[in-house]
Amino acid sequence: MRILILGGDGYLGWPTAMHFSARGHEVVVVDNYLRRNIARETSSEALFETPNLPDRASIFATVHGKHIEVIIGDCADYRTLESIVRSHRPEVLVHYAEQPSAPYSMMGFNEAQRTLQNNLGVTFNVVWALLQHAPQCHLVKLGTMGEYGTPNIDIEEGWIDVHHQGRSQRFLYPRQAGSLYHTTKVLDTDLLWFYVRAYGLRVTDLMQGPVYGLDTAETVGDQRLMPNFHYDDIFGTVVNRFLVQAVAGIPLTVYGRGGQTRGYLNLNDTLQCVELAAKSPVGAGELRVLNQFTELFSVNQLSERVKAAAARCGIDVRVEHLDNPRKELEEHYYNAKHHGLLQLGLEPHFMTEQVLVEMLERVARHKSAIDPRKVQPRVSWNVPNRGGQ
Ligand code: USQ
Repeated sequence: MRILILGGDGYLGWPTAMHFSARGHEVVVVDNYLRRNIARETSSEALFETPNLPDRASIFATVHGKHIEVIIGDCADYRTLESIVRSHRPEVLVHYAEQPSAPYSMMGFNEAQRTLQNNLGVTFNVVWALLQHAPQCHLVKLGTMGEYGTPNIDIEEGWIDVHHQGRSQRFLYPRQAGSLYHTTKVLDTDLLWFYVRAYGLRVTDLMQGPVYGLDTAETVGDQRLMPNFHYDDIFGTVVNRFLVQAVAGIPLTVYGRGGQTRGYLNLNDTLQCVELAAKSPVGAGELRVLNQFTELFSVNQLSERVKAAAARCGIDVRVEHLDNPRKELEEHYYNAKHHGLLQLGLEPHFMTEQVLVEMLERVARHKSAIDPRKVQPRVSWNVPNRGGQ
């Protein structure tokens, strides 16, 4: 397949590019280093430095003997994206090119505006570039389980049948996100659904939960091919943060009562899911929504798992309940369906103690680089203008 990956420098984008290229697909990646720039601006640099995108691609070519084409460009600029789509005519476009941090989106006006404009602007540009130059292309878009929020009823896979006064209609499942970042993903879905109905686009929208992990099949052999591994409060997802905190001897930062439940998945499963979606394109005029996670955990359960794994490594971990900087339910019903990707053939990598131990050992090699100042939450959902203006 000819695959265009937008946001190809990111935590998911780079491993996805290597994954497809290693399997013989023709891969082009585009990135404007938005995440790297925000990380510098907010003192949220990753645990270890990663080479820039052209260097990553040339290291990959040396190690794996495969070519990944790199374009440094801003997908929020329509002319840039349009000319890339026109010249490459992708069969699959994987869209990761979004500002991915919920805390960043809640810092203040400037950060909120940047998140909204980038995320919606890129999705809009993707739609039009495809309509104009590759209308048969299958768009695989990364959404988030956070679009649904934490409703007091079962979460369906994208759609729900509503029966009202003797009549029925299938609608997108109701969404009520908990941050502006997550809300941009809700708006993306609405925009895509409109253009699917209006012009017959082919779209798969992946509702993904928080991801954890450092290694994939392609990182073995050269550490410089690893993804950007964040443990800070801006870009770090909770499991990755807890592992680093455990190694550094910092009490695990459970927000509030810790009953917040989410669907989690291993980085290797993100790669599987995106590949499975890409390999089974939907028809013209179809929006397929897949819930992309493998296991449900509360934050308390995660902290207990990390504590137990760390004990096996001889590390004594303490857990600290902090005042929750976010506005979210801390004890709630959560039952989300996730059959679609399993039906497509997903073989999950579960969060076993052994998996956590291996990650702890990997992180421990970088122990001296851990900066404790990056760990405590700096962004509160309650103070609208902090960090902005
Ligand atoms: N949490 C803690 N302590 C921490 C960090 C987080 O208790 O130190 C809690 C949060 O309050 C939240 C849960 O852990 O209840 C997950 O937080 P997270 O920071 O790992 O994930 P989130 O901000 O929701 O965003 C991440 C990704 C985002 C993706 C989303 C999926 O950054 O791109 O869309 O996971 S989901 O959470 O299902 O919406």
